[in-house]
Amino acid sequence: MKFKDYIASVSRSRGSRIILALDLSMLPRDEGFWSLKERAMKILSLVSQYICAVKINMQLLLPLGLYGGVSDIVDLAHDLGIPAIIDCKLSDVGHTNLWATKHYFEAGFDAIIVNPMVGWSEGVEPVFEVAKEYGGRGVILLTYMSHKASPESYELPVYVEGGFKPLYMLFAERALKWGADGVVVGATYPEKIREVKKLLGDYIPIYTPGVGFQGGDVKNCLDAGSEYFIVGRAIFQADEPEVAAKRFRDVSWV
Ligand code: BMP
Repeated sequence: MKFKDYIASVSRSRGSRIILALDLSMLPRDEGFWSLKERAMKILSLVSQYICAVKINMQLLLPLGLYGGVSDIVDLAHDLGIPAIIDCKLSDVGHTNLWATKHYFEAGFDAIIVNPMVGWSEGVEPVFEVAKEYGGRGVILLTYMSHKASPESYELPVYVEGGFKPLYMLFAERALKWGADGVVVGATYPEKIREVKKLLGDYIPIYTPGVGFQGGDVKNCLDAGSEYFIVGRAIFQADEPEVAAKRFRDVSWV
């Protein structure tokens, strides 16, 4: 099954559009460093019934490592019935992208987030090929980020085929052309979600980070066309992560 369909079926069966960003981290000199993995697994287990996927990024991967590190968390996610996404925002040349992608998929990740800036040939083409080889794993394109400086780059006008368009619309077009499984558009720019949704329709789902701590609003983004919401600190830093996760689940599933 293609990743796009896999996450959609988990989302439907749990009645949840919430993806947990499991962004815990610690330095080796911090007290409790050696229990970082257990803490991450505990939070995932606590909230698992309210989410449709877990997203892991560098701040957890670096201290834990891949094989026997975050791969144990990926195994747990699978035991709990949810897919795992690696958020490495991959953006190197093709041959290193290829190996990095193989390692992530070998460790069990179901999808990878990549930066479309590098382009297709000798850029992300090998990533899409490896995703196919591993039986329909997902490739998600970073399209418009949620932070303050985002417009400075993502709105740059680019000249393509005789006209100008903003960079993020070129990235959204690439998602269609390349057959991506999703695009990331930040919750803090709902008007961009609306614009990208107009282009992508129901073909490619929009993944939206930036609700909660970054100030984005779930309802606005849902109305604008977001399919999934990536939530980190507002869940894992809560006194009762499962209560916070349920609250996000409830407002996002209407
Ligand atoms: P939080 O809910 O704690 O603000 O975390 C948001 C998560 O989404 C983080 O894992 C971050 O890497 C990711 N993210 C983001 O915040 N904005 C983007 O534009 C793209 C992201 O991947």
